[in-house]
Amino acid sequence: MHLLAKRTVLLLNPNRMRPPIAPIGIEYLLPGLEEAGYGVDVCDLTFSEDWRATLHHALSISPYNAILVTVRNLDDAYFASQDFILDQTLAIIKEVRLYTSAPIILGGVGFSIAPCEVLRYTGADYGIAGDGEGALPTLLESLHQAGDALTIPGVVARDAEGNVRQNGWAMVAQLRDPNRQTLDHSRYFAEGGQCGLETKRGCPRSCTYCVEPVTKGRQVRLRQPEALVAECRDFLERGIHVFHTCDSEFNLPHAHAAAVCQAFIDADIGKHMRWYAYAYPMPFDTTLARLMARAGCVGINFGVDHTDPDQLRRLGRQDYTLDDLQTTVQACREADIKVMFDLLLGGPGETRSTLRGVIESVRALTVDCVGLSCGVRVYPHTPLATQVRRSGPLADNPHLHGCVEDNDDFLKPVFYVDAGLNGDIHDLTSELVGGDPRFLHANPNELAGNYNYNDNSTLSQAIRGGARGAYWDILQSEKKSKQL
Ligand code: B12
Repeated sequence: MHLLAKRTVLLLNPNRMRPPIAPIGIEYLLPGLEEAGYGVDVCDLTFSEDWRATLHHALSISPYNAILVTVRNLDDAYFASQDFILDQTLAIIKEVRLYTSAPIILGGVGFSIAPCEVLRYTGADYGIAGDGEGALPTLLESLHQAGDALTIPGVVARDAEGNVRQNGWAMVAQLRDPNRQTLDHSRYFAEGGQCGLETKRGCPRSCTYCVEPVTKGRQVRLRQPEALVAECRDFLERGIHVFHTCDSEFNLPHAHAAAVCQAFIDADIGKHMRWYAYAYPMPFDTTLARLMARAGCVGINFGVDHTDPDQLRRLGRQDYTLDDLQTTVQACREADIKVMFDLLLGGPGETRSTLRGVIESVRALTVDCVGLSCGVRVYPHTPLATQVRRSGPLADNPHLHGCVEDNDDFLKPVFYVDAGLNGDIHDLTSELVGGDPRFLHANPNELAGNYNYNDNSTLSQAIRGGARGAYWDILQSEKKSKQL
């Protein structure tokens, strides 16, 4: 049991991916911590030339009562690279241990994907699964009072026998405004090309492979449009004018999406900013597209996944058809918003014929860009994981690729590629795509200049050269400029 003498904590970001994305989760923790009387320092290792030295320096400043580590990514969820980023976080946690005996508390969306598994793997002391802003001050207080941390919803900790236990997921009823002065957003903007903005949290959908309902809850909680206007205004004053939403899906619920756009238009900020969003293919219409465009939206990434009705049903997404997709694309075209479709290939039931079908049907639509994810990352706590477990040992499952040994908890990257495809999914996909420049795809043999936003030198260079925006849009522009 750790006894904490109140009051200073260190918030640590171990993520060193390139291009760099600001770990905005940290900014949501600050108001609650400060209200509870904690002094908070931030150590962001993203830009550090020598992370060990930076960490050592940070830990020598003050005897912190707790080290709070944000874990945004477990891996890059990309079949072609399978970069298990958690190992770097583990190295950083081990280094922290050399300098302090303060409890190490983990949280973040990556942590929340596999809370017990990550706590065991990293040897950290505590964690909070789900929303951090409410549960974190409560956990710190409990540690201070030597209480039983496991009574707090969302907390992950070891019990008296040393077994890792989790008390569900923490979900706040209402979202409060983050403190957006915490991170070096100017540098993130200069090197990462965009700024994250959360307009809502949670996802009510039931896609079989997805961790959003697990990590963010099924209950959608909305931010006030006026608060978002104030947040964007503040960034605009700082010269940061390109944003990407951090919602699971911007258009769910449709009415809130429209209200946010209307607020941007009424405040007259839409014309000074450019933003991109993730959206569900439906409900979407011309009215929303026009509102989004007037509010500054220039590109939408639709999580389409597939066009074959049976494949969609197997992925838990049977509520739209090819005609609906056509209507959605048309609405964006009319509003002059760029359209990106994200496809998820290789899932249960995929065959050469369904693969050909989806690529041909999407090719026939007037989309600007198509991102191809080959292989479905299997995550714990999802229906897909349950389905895979039922089929016996991972190593004997012909549909699984990646880490199939000693990985029953799916912590390390493991991907589902239906064996019915009867061949290498990357080669098959490359063959079907042919030379169509709208498709972003990566063969493991062609990692340079690919569709992975992790360690992507083409992207980083373009951003250094002044490009700003969603990464698919930047990659597309790069491709076009090379072809000219
Ligand atoms: C928006 C987004 C993007 C945008 C970023 C835009 C931007 N400028 O911010 C783009 C498109 C660039 C992107 C890229 C990638 N992404 Co992304 N992204 C997201 C998304 C939707 C939002 C992240 C976010 O900011 N959330 C909002 C903040 C407020 O939430 P939060 O960070 O979770 O913080 C809260 C809690 O977790 C907690 N918390 C956070 N830190 C801490 C710390 C402590 C101590 C505690 C107690 C609590 C706590 O408190 C906060 C408030 O409640 C998430 C999924 C999601 N819904 O979160 C995926 C997600 C993080 N991305 C993911 C992936 C895989 C990637 C890529 C690697 C994909 C790829 N191969 O290219 C790249 C990586 C890019 C890079 N270089 O970093 C995966 C990670 C899964 C995994 N296996 O690890 C996620 C989870 C999506 C998914 N469902 O699969 N992404």
